This record gives sequence, C-alpha cells and structure tokens, in this order.
Amino acid sequence: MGRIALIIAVSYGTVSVLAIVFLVWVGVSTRGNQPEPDLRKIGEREKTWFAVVVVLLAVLLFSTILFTPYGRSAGKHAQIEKIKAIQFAWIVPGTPLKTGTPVEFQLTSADVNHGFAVYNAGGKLLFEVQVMPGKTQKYVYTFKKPGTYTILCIEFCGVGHAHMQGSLTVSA
Ligand SMILES: [Cu+2]
Repeated sequence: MGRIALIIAVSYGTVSVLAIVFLVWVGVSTRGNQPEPDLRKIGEREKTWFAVVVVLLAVLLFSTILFTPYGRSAGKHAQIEKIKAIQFAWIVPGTPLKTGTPVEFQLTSADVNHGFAVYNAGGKLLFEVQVMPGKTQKYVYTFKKPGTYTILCIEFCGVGHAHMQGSLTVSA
C-alpha cells in the first residue's frame, strides 16, 4: 500500500470508527424509559456534537487535500508527452520515456470528452484523467517499472469508443 493510500485509509478508518462509536452511544443512551427531556441540555449537546463533526471534517479535509494528484509540478527535468485524443484514437508521439523521472502528460481532445486511462502489463489501472476539448489537461506520473503500458479511453465517447487504445513504452 502506498503512503497516500495509507493516509487516506487511516483518515477514513478513524472517522468511520468514531461514527460507529457515536451511533452505539446514541443507541444505548436512548434505550428504556426516559424521563422528560431537558431541552436546554439537548440543545447544548447538539452544539457540542456539531462542533465535533466540524472539527472531524476539517481534520479529514486538511490531512488528505495535499495528496490530490492535480496541480502537481513535474520539476524541470520532466519528460513531456503531448497526447491528443480524437474519435476514436490516441495520438501518441512516442517520446522515449524513462522510469524514475516524472512524465508530464499534456492531454488535449480534438472533439469530445475522453478518459485517458493508463494500465500496466498486468491490467492494473495506474491513473485516469479526463481530457476535455478546448483545454490542455496536465497530469504528472512517474513510472517505476519499464515496459509497455496500455492506454484506454474510459469515458464513453461514441460508437468507436471500445476501439480507442494506445500504448506507451517506458525503458529503464
Ligand atoms: Cu472513449
């Protein structure tokens, strides 16, 4: 498991455990014969829980927001790969790509929305980026292993969508 996946898993796991504890507490505290509720006390409790939820959401947001893949800088030694999507093909310039150095994909579309998805030789999806007409979509990815990677379109873009394939060759 990567570092980012671990951070996200721990964050969501923590919030899930707290949510379960809260639900059990609500279940236990509302069981049986209850005396007339003290509305002022309930109001205070609601305010406390509201604050707790806001704090938890803020912690979840700020502990994960820096790990979103967009806006990443590739650095000055980046390899640039300009790929164009058309109905129904990927136009790949075939720049020799190397492992260990960030690749900045600059993706454009000549017609409609496409989904640029890159898979390794084992068929595992590595990443996916939306490609929109009229915009250059950038995405930075560093390949760790040499080999041939498959590009598929995973945004339905018309009758020939299923044939929209390409490949990238990465050497060590
Ligand atoms: Cu498509």
